[in-house]
Amino acid sequence: MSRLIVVSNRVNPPSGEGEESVGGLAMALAAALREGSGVWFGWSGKTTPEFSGQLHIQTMGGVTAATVDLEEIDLEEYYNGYANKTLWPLFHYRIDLAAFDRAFGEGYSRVNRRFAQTLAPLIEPDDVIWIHDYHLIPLARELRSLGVKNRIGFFLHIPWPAHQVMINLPRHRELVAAMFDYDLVGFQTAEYQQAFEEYVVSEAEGALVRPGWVRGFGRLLQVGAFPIGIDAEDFARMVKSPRARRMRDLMSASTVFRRLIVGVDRLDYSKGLEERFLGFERFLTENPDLRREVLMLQIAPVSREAVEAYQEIRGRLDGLSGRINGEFADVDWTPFRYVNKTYRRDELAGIYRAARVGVVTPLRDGMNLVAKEFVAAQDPADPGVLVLSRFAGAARQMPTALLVNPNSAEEVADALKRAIGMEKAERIERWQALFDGVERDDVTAWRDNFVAALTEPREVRRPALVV
Ligand code: GDG
Repeated sequence: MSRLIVVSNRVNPPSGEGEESVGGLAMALAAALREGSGVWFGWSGKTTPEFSGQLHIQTMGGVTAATVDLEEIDLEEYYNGYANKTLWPLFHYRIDLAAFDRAFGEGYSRVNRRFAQTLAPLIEPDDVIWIHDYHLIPLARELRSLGVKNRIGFFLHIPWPAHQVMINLPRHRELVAAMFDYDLVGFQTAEYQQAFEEYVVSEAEGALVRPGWVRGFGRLLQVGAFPIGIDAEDFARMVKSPRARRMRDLMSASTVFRRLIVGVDRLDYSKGLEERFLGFERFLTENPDLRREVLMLQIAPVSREAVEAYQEIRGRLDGLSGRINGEFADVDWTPFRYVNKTYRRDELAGIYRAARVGVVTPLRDGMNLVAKEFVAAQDPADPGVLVLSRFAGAARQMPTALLVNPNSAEEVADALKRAIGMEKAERIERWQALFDGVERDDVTAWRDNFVAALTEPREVRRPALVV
């Protein structure tokens, strides 16, 4: 079989037992690469005064990692800049937070070029290359310009925004045109795929040749929806681990006679944390009789601290959580625990298991793996209820969760009330349907489906061009 080269901005396989790395992409890629003879290429996480292009190769957590250092300015312009101050907010519909700065765009192109130059010598003729996420959209174009002819696929982990949002990006056509150098572009959901197609049709004189094939910029491109999953088997094993059990017992002991509502998110404005806090506050206000029956735990490890918008939201969340406890706490009881600590994954599994309600209410989210992890961690005989935003990609696959509009504090409060009061029979029925999906559409299925679509013989893949 040909070798799979996975490329993403950061290469951070879980370090082993503790598995501390936070972020959906890292978890998924490590799981996707662990079996098989792949290589994971990307940034080492280190900076040097000058770019050397030197490769560091090591085996981490069962995965061969090939990494390269970047310059400080690269980090500023490419990672903190174009990726996290321009593309991330825009693709999550936060045009108000998006910064457009020519230097960011230049840094983005430069790093993609540097990645291509460092990666190209590693590539052998039969290798299949799979590039991940918004940091690296133009990487195939750069590789092609160096003569790389291999099959190259791209997967976008975040939403593809509506056409009217996308055109706020200066030089958006250039970015999208570069996507036509891939052999396959994958999205989390059919909606994002459609939004992409709509963009191509209206902005690039494009056309849908047949389902899954789009013509634009004078080229033909295969596109598809490949919803990402979790390593459900590994998660099931982890839930039974001594650490997970200990954590569950600890949580149960500290919430005696109360129902635990739990949220776990990177501290990011796309995750709807402020709105969720307001929804919980509303629940407490509207349900005095239930107040002492519940306790909400929000785990939110800080991320992207160099970006101002993340510092600001952190300040607002500190204020809100203080206000909720100030308003409702009693001498012997506080309703809300808000922690910015990072926990081990097995500990998280135990926390999910102890919860009656999992609350996952992003304003926009490519998929959201926490929703799937929560489901995977439940006790089949007495499962908790998932409250899920309809704006998470996961909502499409999880219709038996309680779906809410995360912007509405009323809807969130009502869903919390319903989840807390839900009879066991209904909980089991809803959970079983969710669990079957999480188990079936796991990370292995995601990888296999994508790689199969990318590696089908070209004659079979390319439809006759219908003009
Ligand atoms: C992007 C897209 C898409 C969280 N806190 C801790 C911790 N986590 C882990 C969770 C989960 C992961 O981080 C978060 O994944 P999400 O999918 O929820 O979100 P993003 O990081 O924004 O991921 C997203 C994903 O890519 C994959 O395609 O689903 O839409 O935005 O695994 O458990 N892990 C540990 N300690 C924590 O405190 N160890």
